Amino acid sequence: MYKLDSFMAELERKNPAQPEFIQATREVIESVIDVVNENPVYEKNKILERMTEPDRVFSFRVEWEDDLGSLQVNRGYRVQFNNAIGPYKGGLRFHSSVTLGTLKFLGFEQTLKNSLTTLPMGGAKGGSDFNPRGKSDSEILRFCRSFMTELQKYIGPDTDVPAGDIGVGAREIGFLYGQYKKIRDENTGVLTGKGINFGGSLVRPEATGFGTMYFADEMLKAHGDTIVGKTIALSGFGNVAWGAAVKATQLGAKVVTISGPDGYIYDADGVGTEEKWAFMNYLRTSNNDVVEPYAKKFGATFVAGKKPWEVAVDMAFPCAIQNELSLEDAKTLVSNGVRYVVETSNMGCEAEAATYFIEKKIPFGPGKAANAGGVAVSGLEMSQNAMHLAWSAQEVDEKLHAIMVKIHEACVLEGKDEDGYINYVKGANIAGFKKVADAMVMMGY
Ligand code: 2IT
Repeated sequence: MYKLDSFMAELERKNPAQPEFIQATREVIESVIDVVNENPVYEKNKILERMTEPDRVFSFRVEWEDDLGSLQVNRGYRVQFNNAIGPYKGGLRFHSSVTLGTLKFLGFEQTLKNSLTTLPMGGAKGGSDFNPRGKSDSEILRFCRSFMTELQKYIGPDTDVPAGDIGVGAREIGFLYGQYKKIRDENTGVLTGKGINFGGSLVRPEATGFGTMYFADEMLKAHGDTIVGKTIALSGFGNVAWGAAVKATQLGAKVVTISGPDGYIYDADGVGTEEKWAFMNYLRTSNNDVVEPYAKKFGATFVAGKKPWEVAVDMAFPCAIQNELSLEDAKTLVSNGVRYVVETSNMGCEAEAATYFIEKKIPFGPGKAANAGGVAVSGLEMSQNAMHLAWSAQEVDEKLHAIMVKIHEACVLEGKDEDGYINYVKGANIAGFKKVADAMVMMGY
């Protein structure tokens, strides 16, 4: 019999100073421990011990020259977490906050998320503490070349297929893929999120945002409700927030906030127009990394240094980074009448915040289910690359929609409590876990 506290105490001992990894694993083990204890085959196969230990971790030095001619040194990583159900798959994050513990939490989450997508993909994550903010295109190019010169030793189209994450978008994927191609002379599509003219998939840039809205739409339907007319608070102003705002607007909801490192924008008219997003995109890619100019340009309100969780809305979607929504924020949202919360960033809510929503019986979609649309379309990009063809936007979007509906179904199947409350955290964790655990059992150690 596994006991949560003793198992977690041992895991903490083995992984000191990795609080995010401990937070992510604790949440999953809490959800699955009964399932594990009811199936002795899992204990016999040491499933929890094996699933919380990455298959392997690469750490490497990344040297690059800045525009002033000085040599800079960063640390790069690839955490290959689990390949029981398919090749390692997961993004690369370039952000000053990146540590090994961050990437282990993300790789662990990715394993369960990828399992939920219904596609054959294992879990991985990588990246660097390199901060792209304020860097020139040439600096980004030199960094990406150096990073890929090392990373290419560990990846391959049937082994490990990285993609983007925070700080890694179309520009970085292009540079990284260019370097891989120079060294290996292969056009195998070893990265996803590529440009359309060299093997990328249509709808990949919007996929995480579209997917989270499709998932939310299913949540509302399951509660006899509709997304039409709902007000939404989003954080972030990158690709993910953009896709979510576009899809929310198409489905008849209104997104009234976005946020950046400098604060948040409240726009009562809704942020989901092409013109407004083109401006956000300009702000982001011109390396300003601020949202304030939006307020002046479009006559909206800018609130400096704060997050959008103080705005009274029907639905909240953290779309920026882990632990961006605290227990305090959760209490404010609930007292202001929030009805649904959908994590779109990975582990966007602090553990206490997620628990609070669940205690208050607020339907709460966890990131590993709600944001799986991004990696799902990455999986579709791999399929297209393997077949040497390209699907239309409509074809990809239909497949994405069907996958999100299936993920929602799996959460309901495994997560419905006796009182009828759908505990999406439990549902996603159990559904994602079982597929990987059963595969590991069947393949032996
Ligand atoms: O967190 C994620 O799922 C991603 N950053 C996307 C990973 C991918 O392989 O597309």
